[in-house]
Amino acid sequence: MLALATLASIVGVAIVYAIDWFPTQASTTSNDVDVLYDVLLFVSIPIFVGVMTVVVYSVMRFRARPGDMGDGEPIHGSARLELIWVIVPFVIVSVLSVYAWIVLDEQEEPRANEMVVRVTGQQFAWHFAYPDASGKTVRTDDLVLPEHRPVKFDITAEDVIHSFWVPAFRMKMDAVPGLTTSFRVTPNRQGNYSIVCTELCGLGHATMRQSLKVVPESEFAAWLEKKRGAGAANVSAGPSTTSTGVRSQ
Ligand SMILES: [Cu+2]
Repeated sequence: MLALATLASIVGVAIVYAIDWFPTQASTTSNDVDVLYDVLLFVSIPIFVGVMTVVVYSVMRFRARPGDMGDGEPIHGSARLELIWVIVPFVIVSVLSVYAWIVLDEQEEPRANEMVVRVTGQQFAWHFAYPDASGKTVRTDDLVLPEHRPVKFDITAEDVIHSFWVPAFRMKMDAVPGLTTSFRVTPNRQGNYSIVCTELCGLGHATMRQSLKVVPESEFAAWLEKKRGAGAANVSAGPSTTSTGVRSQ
């Protein structure tokens, strides 16, 4: 049984590592999250395979034969075995949670020169706002980010709970009416990436997808300038609550 479980674990781990689980990595956090995921797979596959091997073996080997109406053996348990199956999972889960906490803590660390982008979820679209130091805010439905510049998303919702997810950044966060949640990323790869609402938010939930663009810093500055000049409709002075739902804090 041990040999079978070992063999099956090796096959299981080989299969999950052969599968390409992850989308493109486009932020400095992406690789840390992927490595964490790989470690979780490496630890959990042998446990799953090991438990299944014992279960299947026991069902076959110790099943009641036809005509066997007798009671099972009177077993009083095994303190040693019970200690093992309490302590080993406790140690595994504790180590993994400390590791995950370290990854999360690093990701949540405020960065110097951080740019704030406000994100508002609404049935069924995302809206974005770029506040600047002068108190002016550029509002847009396109998300454009400069490469290598740390971004903090301040996230809220107009109507119901949504969830702002950028798979390429490996980050997602609930967008809750009346609350401001946030996450940080530093985009490190130019390109177009999808934005997905990942909280069932109504009939149009599946259509609540947009794309974002990571561009060089100079291109971003030009884009923002163009948006700023595109008319008063896109720019609001000072903190206010607008009809498109961009709330200030
Ligand atoms: Cu939604």
